Order: sequence, then structure tokens, then C-alpha cells
Amino acid sequence: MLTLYFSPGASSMAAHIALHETGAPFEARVISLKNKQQRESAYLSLNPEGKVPLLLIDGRALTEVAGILFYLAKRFPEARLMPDDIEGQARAVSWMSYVASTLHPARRVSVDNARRVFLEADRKLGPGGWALGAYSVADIHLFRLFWRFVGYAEPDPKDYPNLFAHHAMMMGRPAVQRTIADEAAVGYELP
Ligand SMILES: N[C@@H](CCC(=O)N[C@@H](CS)C(=O)NCC(=O)O)C(=O)O
Repeated sequence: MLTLYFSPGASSMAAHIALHETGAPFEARVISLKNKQQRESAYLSLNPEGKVPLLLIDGRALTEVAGILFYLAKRFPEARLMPDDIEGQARAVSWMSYVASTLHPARRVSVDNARRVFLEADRKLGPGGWALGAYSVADIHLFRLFWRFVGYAEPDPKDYPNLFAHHAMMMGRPAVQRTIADEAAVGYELP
């Protein structure tokens, strides 16, 4: 049994997309960051860090977007969310580490810093589509951060051609459309 704790539009969106990609049944539980539900003792007993996402696997807690995406890709290989070869898998982990450690904290410095960091990400992605050549969990993680960046920084598409092309490809995926519909129905509380 899989249970996802999520907050609409937050980092948990990546795990939510990946779950829809797998087609596996799961229960979704909303955590309101605005109402500080992530700080309630019941939630802290599951995730002492007080953050989303959290995935319960038969009651066992798994945190961190990258760890959850890796788990889902390996548990549901038929979803084709991870390359088969060891170098490809290492590249997926490399991209997810970059997204978590460089893209995610960029806005904490300033929006201008985020603009600069996403320019680098645009160059790193390059033209032609998916981060690893074929669709993977790396694209899901990258998309969620760029989707959020588009929302708060309103960047000029001319400045980020590769990331906007990637965004358009992601928005065409049924799993992404379903996640956005599900999360929008709950309601965004994004800062
Ligand atoms: N490194 C974590 C970051 C997760 C994270 O920062 N989640 C934010 C929402 S985007 C959160 O839950 N914040 C609540 C809080 O800090 O109180 C991951 O990749 O999963």
C-alpha cells in the first residue's frame, strides 16, 4: 500500500506525477503548509523534518523527492522512468541531486539568483528534449522546479528556450495533466 502526503504545487508534485506515471494505486493525503499541518505531531512522527513529500510504503516512511522518484522508477520498471544501464541510472541520480541541491534552494537567496541558476540549467539541459535522451524521473524532478519558477519569476521564454520546450513536453503528458488537475482541485497555497 502506497500513501503520498502532498501539498498542491509543492515539491511533492514530482512524486505525485511519478505515481500517476506508474498507474499504481495509491492513497493521497493533503498536508496544508499554510495551516502548518507539517508541524503537527502526528505528521512529525512520520517525518521529523516536517516537509512534503512523504511516501508511506506499507507504513514505512520514505522522504526526499529524489529517493521517492528512484523507488517508484525501480519498483515499477514497466513505467520506463529510469534507464536500464548503470551509467544512465547514475545520470538520473546526478540530475536529481542537481535539482535538489542547486535548483531548489536558488530562490532562497533571491529571485534574481534563481533566474541566473535556471539560465545555467537551461544550458545544462540543452536543446532536444529529455534530460537523459529518453523520458525519466530526472525530467519529472526538473519540471516541478521549473514549473514553480515560471509561477513566481514569470521568466521570458526567449531566455530559457530549452526549459520552456521541456515544460511543453511535460505538460503534454497525461500523468502531469492529471496531477495538476488533482492538485488544483485541492487548491494552491503557494508563497
Ligand atoms: N529536500 C526535500 C525538500 C522538500 C521541501 O522543501 N518541501 C517543502 C515544500 S516545497 C516543505 O515541505 N516545506 C515545509 C516546511 O519547511 O515547513 C525534498 O527534495 O524532498
